[in-house]
Amino acid sequence: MVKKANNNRSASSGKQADGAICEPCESLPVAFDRHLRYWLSRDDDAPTALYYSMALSIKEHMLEYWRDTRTNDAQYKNKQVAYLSLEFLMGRAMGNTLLNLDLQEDCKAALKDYAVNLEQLQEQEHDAGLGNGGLGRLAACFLDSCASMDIAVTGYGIRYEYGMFTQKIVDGYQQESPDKWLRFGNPWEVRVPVHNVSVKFFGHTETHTDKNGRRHMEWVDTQDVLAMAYDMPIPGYKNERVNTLRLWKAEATDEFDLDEFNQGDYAEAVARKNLAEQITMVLYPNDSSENGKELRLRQQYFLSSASLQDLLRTWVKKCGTDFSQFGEKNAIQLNDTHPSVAVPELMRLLVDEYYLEWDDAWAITTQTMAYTNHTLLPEALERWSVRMFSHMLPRILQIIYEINARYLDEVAHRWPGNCQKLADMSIIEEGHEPQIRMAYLAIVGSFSVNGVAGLHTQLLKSGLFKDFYELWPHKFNNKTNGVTPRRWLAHCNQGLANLLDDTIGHEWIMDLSQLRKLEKNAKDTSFIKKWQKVKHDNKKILAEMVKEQCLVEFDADMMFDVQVKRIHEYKRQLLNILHVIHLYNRIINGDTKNMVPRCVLLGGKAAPGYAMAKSIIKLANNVAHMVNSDPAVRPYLRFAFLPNYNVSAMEKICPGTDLSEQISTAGKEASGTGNMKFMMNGALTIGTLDGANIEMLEEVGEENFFLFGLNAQQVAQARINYSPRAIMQNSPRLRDVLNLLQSGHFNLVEPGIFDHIISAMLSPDDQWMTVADFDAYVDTQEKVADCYAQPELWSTMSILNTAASGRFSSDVTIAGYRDEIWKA
Ligand code: B1H
Repeated sequence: MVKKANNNRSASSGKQADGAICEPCESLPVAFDRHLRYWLSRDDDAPTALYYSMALSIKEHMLEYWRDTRTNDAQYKNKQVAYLSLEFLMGRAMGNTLLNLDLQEDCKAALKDYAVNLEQLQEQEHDAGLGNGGLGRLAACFLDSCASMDIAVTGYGIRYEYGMFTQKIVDGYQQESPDKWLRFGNPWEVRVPVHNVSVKFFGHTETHTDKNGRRHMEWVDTQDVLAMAYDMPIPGYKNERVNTLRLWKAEATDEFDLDEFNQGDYAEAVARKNLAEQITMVLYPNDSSENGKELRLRQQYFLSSASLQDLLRTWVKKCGTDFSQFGEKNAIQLNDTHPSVAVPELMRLLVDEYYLEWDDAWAITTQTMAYTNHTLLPEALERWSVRMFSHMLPRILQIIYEINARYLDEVAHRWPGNCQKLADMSIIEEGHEPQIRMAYLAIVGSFSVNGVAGLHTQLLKSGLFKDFYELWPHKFNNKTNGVTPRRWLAHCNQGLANLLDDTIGHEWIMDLSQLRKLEKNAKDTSFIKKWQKVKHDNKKILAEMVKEQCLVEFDADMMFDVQVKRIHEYKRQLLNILHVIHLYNRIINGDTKNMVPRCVLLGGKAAPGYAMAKSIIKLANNVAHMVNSDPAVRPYLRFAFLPNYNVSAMEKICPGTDLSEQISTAGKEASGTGNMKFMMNGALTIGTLDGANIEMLEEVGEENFFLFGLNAQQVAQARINYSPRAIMQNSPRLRDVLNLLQSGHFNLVEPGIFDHIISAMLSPDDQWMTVADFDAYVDTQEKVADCYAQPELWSTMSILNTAASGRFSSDVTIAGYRDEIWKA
């Protein structure tokens, strides 16, 4: 059993009173043996049992640090930050945890008598895929940075029973299957019933007057759902802080089970239980599009209400019902509008449950809330019908109306007599079916509104939120995204990490700007040799994965050209495929002069309801089939579609990539974060002036970045008179590619299946303007090949990319949030 905590320990630091660090009571190998033998009551050494026992032992190792962090933070000496997000794309926990707790060697020692090594053990862990893509992974990187930088941040999310679906490819088509990631349990989590809260749905509101003559709104006859807390530890990098990711699971409340049970309606009671538990059953798999499903709104309110109740309860426990300091001591960051119903919910809790005056409650709310926008795509902007709100959240709707009325007074004051302005800026969009504009609600209720890259923030200010920027310029700020160097360099690329340690010391791991020191080695031949060896080894590992999963053989001596991300027209996987067809065309026509052998890898999931994205996957697979089955093509070109792209796949992909494809239509990708992972790991980027690519280019210099295509302004211009057919007529290469595609060469047995893709690209309405950038893209790919043909030059550029990637550490991003938004 775990020994009792040492009373000499100071609560704050995990240090004993005499300053010595208190080591956990038991060594990792001993704890591991104990778990394996007794807790699991098995003596087999199946890898899953070993993994599970190891995870439990590591978690146990963190428990004291975890408790101390919590007790200490609850004193409110520093500001507490709550990061509210419908998504936390955590991936696997073991490798990252071992790294941050410095337990790798202990872990290896514990395994020495078993036929499984550390790597195989880690492979046993199922990804926690509680997110769609960049937005969810950003939340996960932020948690790592906050803990590592000793910032008191709690992540609040949903414990989905089913995470992001598993993607299989059958006959070239995406097939989705449910991701039952909890099937064998989750050894990292702790279920914490003491933190349960109850969340109201449906019912109606009533006005009551108390004995002091004050009128109160009451939300009654509600159907309540219990939010059960499951905590996951978030250890900082070697600093004894263990923050919390609190994930809520929906359960039926005891009360209404009992009611129905007493009426003898057992079956009904069980059915209702199911209804309640549905709320946290599954993650909605829509990246960058919004579907308006009622269950999704229930998830959003469930998360927002449970998390805010938790925050308020913690506050009241320490400070009682005096909320005067609440805003100074708390910040709530909204990860996009998905949890923006937190704005009226905080008002409801303060006014209805803690009896604050409206103005005081509003002051607290607007001192606490901060909103991050992640997209300009109109189809991703959330709107909920007033009708749905009035049914599901009647009290919240009243509060939104009240917020809107008061805020529109301010608008009317700023633009007197301008009715159009009022209609344009209203939180409620009037019309046949009135809608609540969640982004407007978030802006009105927040003191800070930020975009996620320089260009993105500019476009928010000049476009989407122009009126709001005029009204409240002080609210708007930029926080360019970043990724954690612990997972995305130290953990996933140990070869490179070791080389860095040997060359520039180890400080880079908490101060990534240190990577600049590499610049002086960029042309050193002996260093270049080592650099090349690391990359080559990583390419072999990636090739192994591709062979296993795609049955395609990648050769580590060829260039690895990779695009992995969600499949979306704006990300223009199509442009990439057109280029592959172009190369294929050249090869079968014997035009292989100066051609540099390439392996092209594509991966990513399509939202199940997004037909065009699914067609793009099918096209990629069909083209891959033709490319890979022609022995004459093989020496020059190989093409694979990697099924089920996820966090742990990326851990093998980015270290083994030479060329990173970041080719979105300019103005469409808010930031991108995959681009940064590749850069950190020494890939060169071919990319447009979009999202954070622009800042990457600034850092590394144009000579080390393969820039092509229209910029955002030019895209807007070119749209006016866009004629893809005219472009095609003037481009023989494009004509050849489209002709080959049109001819049915890639779909001999399924005639016509790609016709709609071709017509979409050739339509003057093509929003993504794929063909507009085709020639520039192909020309730039030729420059890529020229550089790759000069290995020393390429390696120098690669080194300089890693050297310039320091600014894209999420530590830098989080320092910005901490200093400029949270003031924590
Ligand atoms: C991003 C989303 C998103 N932007 C709706 N928006 C979702 C929208 O489930 N939904 O309804 C889910 C996700 N995701 C991404 O955020 C941007 O496209 C990237 O450019 C950016 O890097 C990332 C993180 O900021």
